Amino acid sequence: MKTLEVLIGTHNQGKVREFGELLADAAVRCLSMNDVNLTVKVDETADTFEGNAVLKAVAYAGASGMLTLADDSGLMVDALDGAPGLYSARYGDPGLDDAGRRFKLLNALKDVPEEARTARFIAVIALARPQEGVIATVEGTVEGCIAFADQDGPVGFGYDAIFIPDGFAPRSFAELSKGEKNRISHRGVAATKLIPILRELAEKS
Ligand code: ITT
Repeated sequence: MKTLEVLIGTHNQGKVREFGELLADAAVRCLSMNDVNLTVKVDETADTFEGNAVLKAVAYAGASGMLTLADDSGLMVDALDGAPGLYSARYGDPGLDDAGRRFKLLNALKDVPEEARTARFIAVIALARPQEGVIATVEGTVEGCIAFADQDGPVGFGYDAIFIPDGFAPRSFAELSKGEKNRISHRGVAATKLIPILRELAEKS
């Protein structure tokens, strides 16, 4: 059995770090886009998380020649009819950074009371091979609500500082330890479903 190498097909450094942690015991060696000098970007033109995850995984597997996983994820806020959702990375003006997007979201919810601030993170991970295309997709969700202000922490990214997962109030995702977030997060739930698939591939390699 050889060590299975998997390309983590993302330009988001927060995701790269989390996949390294989540797949640490999965009998695979994770490589980043930097590790393989891949700069290709994919237009996320599908209208579902799964569609975009598949677009990214297939494109990066083709460009790298490697087994590749890609994650498409986002934050769905009930009071905003599911926005920013698929467009979480592109919410607001193109010039905004993560903090700017969080500020815009907090502002959009400024008159929304606590009980109506429910939200969830969703992640779909697609696994693809260069020749076969997509070989698996898995999904994870975590329920919670949106805070009234940024509650940042040492390792958060994206919307972590304003998302309070159910059962952890008053702490935001950014205020949890890495282990706590990984155990319950949308990405963690999806990765738990992916690990047996990776193990099986590793055993066959
Ligand atoms: P790649 O497409 O290269 O993977 P991206 O950041 O553009 O990077 P997405 O299109 O999947 O990825 O956008 C998802 C956005 O949702 C991401 O940029 C974050 O703002 C947010 N997001 C997803 N998972 C998150 C998490 O665990 N914590 C905080 N924000 C998250």
